[in-house]
Amino acid sequence: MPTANLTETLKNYTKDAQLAELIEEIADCCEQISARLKLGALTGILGALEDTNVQGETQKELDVIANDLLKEALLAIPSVAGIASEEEDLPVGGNPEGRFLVLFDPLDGSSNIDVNVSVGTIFSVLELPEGANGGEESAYLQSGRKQLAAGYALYGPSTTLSLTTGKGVQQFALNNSGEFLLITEAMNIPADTKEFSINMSNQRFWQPEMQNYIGELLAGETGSRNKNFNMRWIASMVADVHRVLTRGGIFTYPWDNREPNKPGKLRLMYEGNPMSLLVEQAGGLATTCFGNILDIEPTKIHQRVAVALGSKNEISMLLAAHQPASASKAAELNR
Ligand code: AHM
Ligand code: MG
Repeated sequence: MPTANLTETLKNYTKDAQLAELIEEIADCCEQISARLKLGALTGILGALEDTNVQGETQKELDVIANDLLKEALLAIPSVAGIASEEEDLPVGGNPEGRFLVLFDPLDGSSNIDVNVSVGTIFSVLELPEGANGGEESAYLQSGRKQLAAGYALYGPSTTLSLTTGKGVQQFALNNSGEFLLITEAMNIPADTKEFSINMSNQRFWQPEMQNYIGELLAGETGSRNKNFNMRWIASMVADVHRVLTRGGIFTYPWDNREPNKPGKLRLMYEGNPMSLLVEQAGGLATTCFGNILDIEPTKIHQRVAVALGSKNEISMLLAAHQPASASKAAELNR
């Protein structure tokens, strides 16, 4: 069992000392969030707030705590030119001389907090473009390909950190002394799978191509796929994607017609892009069902996206099933 810690490991995966320092700060924040979550109701911070966030969702108190913790810590780092969070209306400028923009979903899956089910923190790091201002939205509107680093902390039975700086995906586990230790050098998504992850209760709202594709998985041995599939849905993207990164599978939150003008439920900048980079770096594929998520040129910081990611061969099957769908509709929805 390797015992290298995060600091030692990062030396092998990036020559950029400032980036390594930044990632360590983010990991520190995740450790503090993990400590709060571990105490659960004992801290008295699990109740819902009156407040709603910019996207009209009720915020749990811990969403706010996690957001403030990350925001304060990151804006104090000289290399950080600004931050953008799922829980903030607008990006917040940091040091004008800084190099990095940090984007995060402070507590993903927060509908799971009060039932003691896994949640997580997702983050993405971009470079501040030449002449741009870290307090302005336009600085952040870069495709996912430009991410310098991406990762997530999963607050499950153990707290883990999965991270990429563009050289594969490394996984760390938090020990009792608050240190992240390397447990996997290279996460690797098997190309084939028999497991899928989708909120089946939305079935009637999906487009026909997705209905047909999932229909074939449900038909199992009696359908065209000739094998039985298993289904898992935790409703914490971090936990569902972690399972995919660990043992394969596909995860999808597709477009549906409940709100037809929204490209999807999940957010491109805080969820779609970082998870897609991690999945690609672990040998999988990530798509909107029509095109690669990492190639989308964002137009809004809080924009949403349809997501399907995971085992390469299964995502290829899903893409083939979507071929008949109109390309113009996909373009119209920026998917
Ligand atoms: P959140 O960022 O507000 O927690 O919302 C995103 C979450 C994902 O973690 C998860 O995949 C999805 O929403 C669950 O949606 P649903 O409640 O429709 O199952
Ligand atoms: Mg989220």
